[in-house]
Amino acid sequence: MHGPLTVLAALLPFTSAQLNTYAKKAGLKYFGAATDSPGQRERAGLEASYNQYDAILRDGNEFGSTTPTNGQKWLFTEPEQGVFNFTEGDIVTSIAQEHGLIQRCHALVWHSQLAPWVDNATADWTPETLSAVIVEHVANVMEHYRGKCYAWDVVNEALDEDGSYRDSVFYRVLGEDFIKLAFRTAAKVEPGVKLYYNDYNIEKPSPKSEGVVRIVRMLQEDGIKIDGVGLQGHFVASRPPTLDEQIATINAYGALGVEVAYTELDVRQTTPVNETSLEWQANAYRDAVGACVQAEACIGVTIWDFYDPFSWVPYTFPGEGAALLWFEDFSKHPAYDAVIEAMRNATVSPCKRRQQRRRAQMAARSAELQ
Ligand code: 9MR
Repeated sequence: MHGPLTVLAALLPFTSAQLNTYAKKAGLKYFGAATDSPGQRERAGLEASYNQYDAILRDGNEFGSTTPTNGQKWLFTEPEQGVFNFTEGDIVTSIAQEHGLIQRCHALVWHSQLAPWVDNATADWTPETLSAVIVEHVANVMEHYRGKCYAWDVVNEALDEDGSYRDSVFYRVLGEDFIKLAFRTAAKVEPGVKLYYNDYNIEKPSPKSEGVVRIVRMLQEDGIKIDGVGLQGHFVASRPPTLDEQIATINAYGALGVEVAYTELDVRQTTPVNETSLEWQANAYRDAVGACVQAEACIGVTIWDFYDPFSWVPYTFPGEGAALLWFEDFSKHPAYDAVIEAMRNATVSPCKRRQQRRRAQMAARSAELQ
């Protein structure tokens, strides 16, 4: 029997609903949002910050995790060989630490936003010299953030659309050994952190998703630790992958014994938006988050910032944008409610329910002890 209040609650839009709270109820570890340091935003010609933005990011009911959008990348952390700078990355890490947010750390070895001294036509790398450079970078950056990351994106975007390896200085000099070296080094530096391979367009079955399976198997066959696959989830509102495609792909990665997370979810649309494109967007968000809640291996969802003016999309795809969950005036997209709905309605698997119960019991026990 449903009482009148239950019926009313079911009819009301989830205006006060909060993403991380519902994510945990649905058995996930977190619902997170990436964020940039104010200096980075200013450099991009944006306002550095807004009180309202800062309050939402720090509201643990809304977000339980964050990722620095830029500050931990090679360009910033080792701009010159052997010269390390953690200023930008540390800004986001301190927010995470102060507000008890999980931090997904991003990204150690990536062909883009790479320091020019590495990707330099005149640098005459040999397998030996470039290997030393990778080891030095991974070791120093991970050492600096030791104990502060739940996971590291160790290698980012190594694949082309056809599933073969992307051309990069790392691949040219070392072949697929650069992936092995990065993971092997990461595992040595901090054995307790989750090590991820992260990429885009790997959320539905395709030659590229098969490439991911190949990478995971390659590492496993060599006895090298890999813990997770990050699905970036940069989608287009008019043609996102379906719920079933996403569940099938997550299950395929999960079958290899690794966990999965959506690491950079956003759903772009043509701007200005209209009712139809907002509805498509809501459906795309519902399906992505729904797939994560329903497929056993998926442990969490991170959106790539949460406030439209701070999104990367309009810079890269002129005429497209409004990809996140908060509009410029801080009102929420219809997709916000769709995400909550996906988490509320999910039929949570028995395994996730067990995890949930265990977490609740531990929380109750630690509350008793306090
Ligand atoms: O959001 C990031 C943006 O500020 C940078 O200019 C851009 C440079 O490539 O990188 C963006 O983040 C990327 C992420 O690190 C990896 N996956 C794709 C993301 C969007 O480009």
